[in-house]
Amino acid sequence: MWGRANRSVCLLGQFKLIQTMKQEIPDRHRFLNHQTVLTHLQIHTYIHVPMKQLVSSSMTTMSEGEWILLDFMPSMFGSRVRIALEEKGINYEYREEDLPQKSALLLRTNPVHEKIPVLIHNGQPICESLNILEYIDDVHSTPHPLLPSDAYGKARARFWADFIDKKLQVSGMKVAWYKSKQELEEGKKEVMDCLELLEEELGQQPYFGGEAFGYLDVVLGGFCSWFYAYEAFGNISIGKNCPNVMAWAKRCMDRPSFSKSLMEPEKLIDFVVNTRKKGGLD
Ligand code: GS8
Repeated sequence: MWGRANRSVCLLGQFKLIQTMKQEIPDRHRFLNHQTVLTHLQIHTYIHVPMKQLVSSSMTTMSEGEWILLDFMPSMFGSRVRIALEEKGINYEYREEDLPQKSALLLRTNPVHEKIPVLIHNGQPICESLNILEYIDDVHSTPHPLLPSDAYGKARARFWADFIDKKLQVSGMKVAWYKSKQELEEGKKEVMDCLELLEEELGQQPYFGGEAFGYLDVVLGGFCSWFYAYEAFGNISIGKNCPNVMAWAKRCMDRPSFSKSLMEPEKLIDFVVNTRKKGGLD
């Protein structure tokens, strides 16, 4: 009973695959018709190989279509998504959000956190910047993947990305938006501690992944303009203790993907000065 049922399912599957092959790859089905029962070897030759072609061609088309980014220019989270889109050569529509008065689209597409960035690909929203980067890398592997291909390299890159968001970003907030001298001092020390660890991780390599620009460069890349704001508000020199990180930032900022995506450091500093004044912090 089960054997017969399984065989019918199997044959039905073959039938469907052959029909697909006929539509998609006309030159490969010349010797086949849907009544033919295929051996495993034939299935491999006629179906698996063309199916691979079908899958890879549909993967290419998946990355195309409409890309909309709900964002806020000074955001390091939004900046990293912009850098990734530029690095991948994806054309997208940029929509600046007014954060005190979020758009209905933002509230609808990120109802859980109500935060930018949200990337909407062919109508499907993707939230959380690190998650968005992985999505972009998954659907658009060209010109090269951002994440390392090996499991350990991936785990290591994700570990540092998490560190950047949980430690560096939180410490940096204290430096830019401090409410007391004590908070500023605490923030300055924490920012330098974080960057010193990243200095060690980077070492003498041009990029975090080695010779090639990759995932962690995009993740930390969103902070490059903020480094100058940390220096200005904290009255610190990042380059003094972290020369490799600062040289890395300059190297990255020379890339077109960065110059097109990041707010210029002076404008970012003005933004912080003005927002602090408006918020009654100064
Ligand atoms: C953080 C996004 C975020 O904080 C990510 O995408 O990685 N973990 C998220 N977005 C901020 C702007 S940048 O500081 C935001 O949208 N804030 C709006 C709000 O809190 O109301």
